[in-house]
Amino acid sequence: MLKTVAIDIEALKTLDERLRWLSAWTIHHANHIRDTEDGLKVGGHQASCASMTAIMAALYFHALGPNDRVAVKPHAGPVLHAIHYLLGTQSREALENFRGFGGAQSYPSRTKDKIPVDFSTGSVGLGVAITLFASLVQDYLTAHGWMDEADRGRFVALIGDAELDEGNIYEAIIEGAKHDMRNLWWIVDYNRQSLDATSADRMFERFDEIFRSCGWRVVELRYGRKLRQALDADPELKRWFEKLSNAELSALHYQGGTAWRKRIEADLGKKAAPFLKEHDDAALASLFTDLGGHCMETLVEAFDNAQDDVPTLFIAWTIKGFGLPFAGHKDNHAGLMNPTQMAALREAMGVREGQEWEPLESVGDNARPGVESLLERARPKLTRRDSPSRGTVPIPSLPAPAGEEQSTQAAFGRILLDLSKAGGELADRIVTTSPDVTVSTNLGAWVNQRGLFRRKDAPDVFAQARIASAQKWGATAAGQHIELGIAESNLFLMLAAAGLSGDIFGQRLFPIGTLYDPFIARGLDSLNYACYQDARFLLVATPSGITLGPEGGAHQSINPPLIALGQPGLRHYEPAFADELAAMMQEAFRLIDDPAGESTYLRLSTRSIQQVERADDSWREGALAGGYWLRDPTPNAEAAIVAMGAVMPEALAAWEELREDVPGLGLLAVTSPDLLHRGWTSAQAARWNGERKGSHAEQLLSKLSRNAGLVTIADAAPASLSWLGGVLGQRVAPLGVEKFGQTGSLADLYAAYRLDGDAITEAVAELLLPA
Ligand SMILES: Cc1ncc(C[n+]2csc(CCOP(=O)(O)OP(=O)(O)O)c2C)c(N)n1
Ligand SMILES: [Mg+2]
Repeated sequence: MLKTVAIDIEALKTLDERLRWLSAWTIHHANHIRDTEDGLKVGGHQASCASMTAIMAALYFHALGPNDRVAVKPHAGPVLHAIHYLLGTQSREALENFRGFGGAQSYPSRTKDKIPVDFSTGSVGLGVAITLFASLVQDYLTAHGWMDEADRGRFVALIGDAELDEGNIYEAIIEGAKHDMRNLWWIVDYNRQSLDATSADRMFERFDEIFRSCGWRVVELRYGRKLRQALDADPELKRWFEKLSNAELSALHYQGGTAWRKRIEADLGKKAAPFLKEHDDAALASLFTDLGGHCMETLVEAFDNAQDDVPTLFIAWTIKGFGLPFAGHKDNHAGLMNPTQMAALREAMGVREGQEWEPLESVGDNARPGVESLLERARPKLTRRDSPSRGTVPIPSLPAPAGEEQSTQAAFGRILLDLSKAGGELADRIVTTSPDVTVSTNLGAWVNQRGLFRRKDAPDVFAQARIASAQKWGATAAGQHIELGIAESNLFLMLAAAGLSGDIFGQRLFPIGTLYDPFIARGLDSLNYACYQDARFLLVATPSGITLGPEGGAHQSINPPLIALGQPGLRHYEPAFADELAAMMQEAFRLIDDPAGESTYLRLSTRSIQQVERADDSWREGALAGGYWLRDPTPNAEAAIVAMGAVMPEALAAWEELREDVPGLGLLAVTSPDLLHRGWTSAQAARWNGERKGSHAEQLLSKLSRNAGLVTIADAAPASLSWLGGVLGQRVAPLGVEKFGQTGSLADLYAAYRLDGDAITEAVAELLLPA
């Protein structure tokens, strides 16, 4: 038995070496061997990779189970590629094209890499935190009977120590503590170096306290076996070693054996003589670099000892650039070995010239069977491909709620409530979530129907005490609403994880997240991160704009439509009327489950407005495509009002007032500047490729004269719509909000910010005056 373990450890050490070589070589090849033509630096992070090849060898070839998922430290991406190269799942061609077009990506990417990537990473901190929310999704799926207990996995994040400065990590662990999170391993590559330099000494004592206080087990792997033994045998040496600052340690690692000797002599004097006599310079360097994160025995033992489901933070001490000539140098983050250094490394690692890509090059005949059997064992666990669930859930048609006057925010709550009451698979697979604005974004009725989700039941204390409340607040494992604390980044990471449920777990969820529109900005990178991975969800942002009136400027959003205009993977809809909203929600659900779909962002308002009468359903297609003529222009009309969302009553009133003076005046209801813009640019791109293609924006605007004037108006940055003038070269007078909002009645604010009928009339008049 013991013998088997011993062989495994040796084979793991060999794999560690192979990963160190292949990751360094992949980066070297891209920078020094491949012809890059444009002279741009290719880059890559040899030091960040070398720092964690042992950790990743122990994890991937020993500890990971078939259902475990990993978010890999972005700058260790080449190590992940090397692992798959050894397993046969990554091609040499992709590695040769590392950071090239269509090649292995710089940072692991779910959507672009051809190897299985569980979570994309790149923006530090986010890959860490999403594992926590993915684990919550796993709990949700098992609680709802969509996943067997036996299929549960562990969620692992491989973390750079400087990454621990990202606040989103702490927001996540606080939320995780509330939800009693489990099945998490976060492994810190504690090389005590960031991008710029060595990291601050004082902070590290604190990280473990923070995690412990959030319910985590913290396992520090400071020493490898050899170093631990040496220091345990010599308490004075140990005290001395542990007092070295991060910068001193790194410098000594860089300088090597002679420097260690000099420093020990200087600090400990004669007392250290016996120790120094026993160790030559090479032995000193080898001893002091034997940190926990490089010691296979230590890593394997630590992973083996953490087999329960307690969330665990491993702090694995390492050296950035371990085994490479710039190990420990504070500037080594983006450092690249030069060809001479690379050749020396090749020699030292026993790699023959010309055999650099050979997967098991330098593995001797004796070691080979052990290594091959480890690879064989790991292969089925690590090369599993997800079988995504897409396009399987029937999407019913969603009727518009009745009512002559409605706000889109109220209609949203009503549509969800009706869907909940009607029941069905879609309703059952919806999971809602909100950062403490469930009630104020109108999710309340849905939550009353479907309940809060908690793994362990939580009583509704107010209801039990018979205290009157419109809102039920008891939680069960069957609940369908995940209540979050006020941290918008967590909302988006929750949506990202739930929005990947169909891809990762093969169980499609329809996540709906609500928040106030201005606070999208608070979690913007997490929202971008969700879209980057093609997570699918419905984001409902409400209230929005200065239409919020008395709530004042801090709550009045201005630029989210522009954010959406520039955000891939997210479709912005901004309805004015409840029937448009129902159509958009139905479309959003379809898009969540459609292989070629995307996520949807609905920008809603609390303003109750008179609904329009519809002669037929002809508006619907246009509304879903980005806009439709609410009042048709006559052919070649000279002017049109172009309006979006909550200010539609002002646009309609102005149209009524002007229709006699401006014959043929049209009123274009824009429901998605985002879709209109995309359609316009993609039609142009298609035409440049020789296709005959028009766009919805061109079709709409071509009803007007080429010289027509457009008055655009939205309770948002005017640039959201003003670009429409560029489509056919028509003149534009853009109305919208360009200064921070303030408190006031609607009439006050619309007048002050020029969103009222007078502003529209004046703008139309100016456009029509002869130049
Ligand atoms: C949000 C974000 N900010 C900045 C960066 C640029 N950046 C890349 S890695 C890094 C720090 C690397 O240090 P560490 O996390 O300790 O990783 P190591 O390479 O030392 O393992 C920084 C600042 C980034 N990728 N993401
Ligand atoms: Mg670091």
